[in-house]
Order: sequence, then C-alpha cells, then structure tokens
Amino acid sequence: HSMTGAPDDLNTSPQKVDCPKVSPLLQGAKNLSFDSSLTLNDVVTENEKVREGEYEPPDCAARQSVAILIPFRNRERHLVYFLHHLHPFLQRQQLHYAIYVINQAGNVTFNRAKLLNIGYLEALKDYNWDCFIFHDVDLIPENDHNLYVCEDQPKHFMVARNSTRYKLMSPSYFGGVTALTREQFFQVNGFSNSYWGWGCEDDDLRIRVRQHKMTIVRPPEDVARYTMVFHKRDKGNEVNKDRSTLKGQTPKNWRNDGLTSCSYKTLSLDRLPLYSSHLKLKNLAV
Ligand code: UD2
Ligand code: MN
Repeated sequence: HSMTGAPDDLNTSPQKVDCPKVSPLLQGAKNLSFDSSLTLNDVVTENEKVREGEYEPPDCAARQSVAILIPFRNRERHLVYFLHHLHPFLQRQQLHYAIYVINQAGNVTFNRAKLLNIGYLEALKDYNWDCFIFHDVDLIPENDHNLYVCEDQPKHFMVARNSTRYKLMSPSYFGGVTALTREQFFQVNGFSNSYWGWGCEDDDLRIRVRQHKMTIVRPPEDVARYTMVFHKRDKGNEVNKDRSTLKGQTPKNWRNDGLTSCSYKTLSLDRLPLYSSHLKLKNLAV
C-alpha cells in the first residue's frame, strides 16, 4: 500500500531537492477555534491530499519522516479537532508524516504508555520512520514554529498550555507531547507496559531517558504553546495507585518491561482517509 512510498501522483519527479530548513509556509501564532458542529467528514473534505493519514510535500524532499502516535479511547470529538488542526499544521512544516490512532478495545483500565509502544511497533511495519511523536489527542499546538521533528536528544514539546497559564509545571515534566527518534526509543526499550490508569507513565519514560544519559530538549516557551481541549477524567482511566511504587522500580525493571515485552492482539486495522486506526485488545496477563 501507499505507506511504502509516495502516493503515485507525487512520485513523478525523479529527484526532489531537500525542503528548506525553515518552511516558507509557516504562519506563526494562531488563535484556535473549536466549532462543535465540525464533523469528521468536513475534515476529510478539507484534506484531500492526505492519503490514509499520510502526506508528503509535493515539491521537495522532507527533512524527516515522522509518525504521530495517539493513544485513544472514546474521544471522538477531540479527534475531530485534532485532525482539523494538525493536518494543515504538519503540512505547513513540509514534513513527511502519518497519523496513527491506537485505540484500546474493551472497558479495562486505560494504558496510555502501552498503546504508544504498540503504535511504535505497528508504525514500523509501514515505514522506517525517523521520528515518533507521542501525542495526547486533546492537545492542539498554537504556533507552527513549534516544529514536529526529532532532535539528537529526546524532546518535550508541551512547555506551555492554556490550563496552566502557559507555564511549565516542573523542569522534569515530560508529559503531553514528546518525541524520540526511532533509535532513542529503541534504546530505552520504549515505555513501560505496567501503568494502568492515570499518571506517571510519562515520568517513567523520563527516568529511562536519564538512565541512558540522554537529556531532554524543549522548544522556546513562546512557541511551544498548546490549548488543551477541556475534559474531565475519563471513566476507565482512574488514578493509578501504584504509580509511585512502579516509578521507583524503573531503574531495575526497564530492560524487562517495554518494547521487548509488549504483547497484544490486533482486533482490526482500518486505513481511514485521515489516519490509520489500530484497535488493540490488551493482553491482561502483562
Ligand atoms: C496528563 C498528561 C498525559 C499523561 C497523563 C497521565 C499533560 C498535558 N498530559 O494528561 O500525557 O501523562 O497526564 O496518564 O500533562 N485517553 C483517551 N481515552 C481515555 C483516557 C485517555 O483517549 O479514556 C488518551 C487521550 O489521548 C488523552 C491521553 O490519553 O489525551 C491522556 O489522558 P488525559 O487527557 O485524561 O490525562 P491528562 O490531561 O491529565
Ligand atoms: Mn488531557
């Protein structure tokens, strides 16, 4: 299918020149609007150049190929807003990218981190992505100078957000939107699979990153601004009471708990116009 290369009509010129370091299409800070009557079909119509969630710039070679992974269950409205804003945002950055929605089946407690491990493993079956962005569905970037590419160190994008008055909550914070290269994520053995429910799976990844002597980089505060679409805590994602204990064990457990131990069952895989949707049943024995 199309993931193995450019869609046919984009593949006619033999050799594209590299896209410029700074895309001429960037628009800077934007006031976001959220129209509750917007439908998924409207967003499909807005984005006819996207094929099965994937896009690449028509007249230059993108500097990175980026997989955007979204952990997901029952947030359809947020997903419509996300796709409406993110597709044009990523296209203005002249990236080759694809959006993957990793959907947890059933009613068992939500496991954000494990879904993201699954997304990494599944996306690599499509294409050898350079960079993986782990992205909450409810966070919308406000400024397209916040470049969705990886660096030589793990990257934390969500520096400032509306609901915390646009201040970074703590220098060790690593939640919301993060990016690791294929190699960086492989080295730290991905996320832990053991965090069921809300909290600290992002801290766990930070501990893994530190353990490997990597540092965390961030874009400037005035650029890395996000709007979080309002929500309450979801049913099935209650606060994880074991989260602090688990975090304490990461330095000795990371090798055995991560990509190397991520077992799951795929119930369905749909190539929809604006994203690939992987519906997963978690292996409860993990
Ligand atoms: C914070 C972090 C988030 C994660 C979480 C703890 C920020 C901005 N984000 O988010 O990255 O570390 O705490 O686990 O600090 N989701 C669903 N369906 C559900 C539950 C969750 O789709 O039923 C997904 C969705 O993509 C959501 C994400 O998981 O955005 C994080 O869950 P949240 O938004 O409820 O947690 P929040 O905002 O406290
Ligand atoms: Mn949220």
